[in-house]
Amino acid sequence: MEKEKMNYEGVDSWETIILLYNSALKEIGTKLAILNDEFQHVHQYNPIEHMKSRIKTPESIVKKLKRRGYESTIENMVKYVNDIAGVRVICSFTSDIYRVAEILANQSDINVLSIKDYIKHPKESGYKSYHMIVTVPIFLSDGVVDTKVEIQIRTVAMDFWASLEHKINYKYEGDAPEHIKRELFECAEMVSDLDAKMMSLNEEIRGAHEQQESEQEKRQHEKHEAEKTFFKERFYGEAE
Ligand code: 0O2
Repeated sequence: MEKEKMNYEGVDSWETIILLYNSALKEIGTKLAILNDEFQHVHQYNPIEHMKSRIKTPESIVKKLKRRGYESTIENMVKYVNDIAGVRVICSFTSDIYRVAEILANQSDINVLSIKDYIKHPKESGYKSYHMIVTVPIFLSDGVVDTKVEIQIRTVAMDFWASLEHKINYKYEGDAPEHIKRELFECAEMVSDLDAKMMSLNEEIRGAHEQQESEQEKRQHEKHEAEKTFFKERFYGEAE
């Protein structure tokens, strides 16, 4: 039976909106946790270090709407504020970011509305992160609502940088002294170098580990073959 598709227009109370966004955070959080568990099971490693999720505060929503010249209504909020529900995913390596993003985007119930790749195209400040705005269906008792979530995916080092930069910008209300901006930009470059070095070290270690495993498998196979030949000769007097 076809479920009735609803949109946000049918949802007019603040409580229902928050219920929807909270449910969307749970859905995305579960999807990411399953993905991480599966990676552990199949590849013996976790691409996700940790995750954080939050609902934007009403003050912050109103501020964003005002900044963009919109009235503070529920309709405008769901239409124009894409990050009311936000998940931050912290990975160890840059390659994990793209792996997680691709797998998530390929899930049949996820609809990707937009992508901002601030890793390939960092912001002027030096900010690096991979942003996706997606919708996920939330099944209520009387229908389904596709609900928006902003997913920010970044490395531990990028996250370290972004939290300090956020604190500094908050302290100076977005107008930090030039020398601080310059030093932060230099730190962003160090973060990129660190991420690149850590990723290449990790690839080297994995490569060596895979080679070790394949040599071990080869030795075991040879041992098994030698035992088979020995038993055939010993008990049946035949050699291959
Ligand atoms: P907060 O307090 O973190 O929530 P859109 O959401 O696409 O309609 P927007 O908001 O310009 O438009 O999107 P963008 O550029 O993808 O940025 C969204 C969020 O990314 C910000 O949310 C920050 O969390 C983070 N971000 C973006 N640029 C920077 C930056 O230069 N430094 C740091 N530290 N974080 C950044 P909010 O609502 O601005 O803030």
